[in-house]
Amino acid sequence: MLKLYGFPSSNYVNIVNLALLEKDVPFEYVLTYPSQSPELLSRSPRGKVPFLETPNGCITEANVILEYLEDTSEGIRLLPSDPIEKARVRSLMKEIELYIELPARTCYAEAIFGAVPVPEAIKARAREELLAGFATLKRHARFSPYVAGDSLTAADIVFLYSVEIATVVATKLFELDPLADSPAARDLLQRLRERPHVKSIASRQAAEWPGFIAAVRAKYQRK
Ligand SMILES: N[C@@H](CCC(=O)N[C@@H](CS)C(=O)NCC(=O)O)C(=O)O
Repeated sequence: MLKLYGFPSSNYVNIVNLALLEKDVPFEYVLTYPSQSPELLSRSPRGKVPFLETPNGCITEANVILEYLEDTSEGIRLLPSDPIEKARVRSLMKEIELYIELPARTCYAEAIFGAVPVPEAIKARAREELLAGFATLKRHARFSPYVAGDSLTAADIVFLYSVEIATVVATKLFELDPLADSPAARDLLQRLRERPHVKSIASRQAAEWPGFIAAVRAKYQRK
């Protein structure tokens, strides 16, 4: 059976978790935190989670894991079969990760973990990049009603677990609501949150969150 390694407060882990649940693929969840231990590095070369253990070895990188699941599993399709439509979904996934999640991530220490202030220069850069990233998404996504069109795709999963947290960063640090002028995107987020599997992931995350935040803050204090 497939094994998903990760922890419930990780948005990247939740991307893979939701894909597995939506596709109804049997898997075991192995609670694992990132580490540079030789044991973990032998399975996840950068020491990050998620990683997926398959009968033929481990796979890292959330988007790549989604593609592997698509190639190997039954269940609902999260990538279109038509090559151009599939490429479009992949572009959206990549744009959301590179231009929204990653710039927001540079500010998590302050905005999400409340651990340490982020230097002003990094925040200024993140603000610029987030504005450009959200503009990119609004230009490219269809929101009709899903990110790439009329059905749920992997782009919606990446959207949910990247845009929610990036919006918290933008609101807290920059007093910006990046989706204020996009009611269709806001509606989609709301509809995604109502999906039963999204709710179950959210309740698992809520249970872990206080302890996770305390551990992150303690780690920053030791630095
Ligand atoms: N590009 C990776 C990112 C995964 C990632 O950053 N995971 C975080 C948890 S949300 C992590 O393991 N961080 C530990 C670290 O950066 O050392 C992916 O797509 O899976």
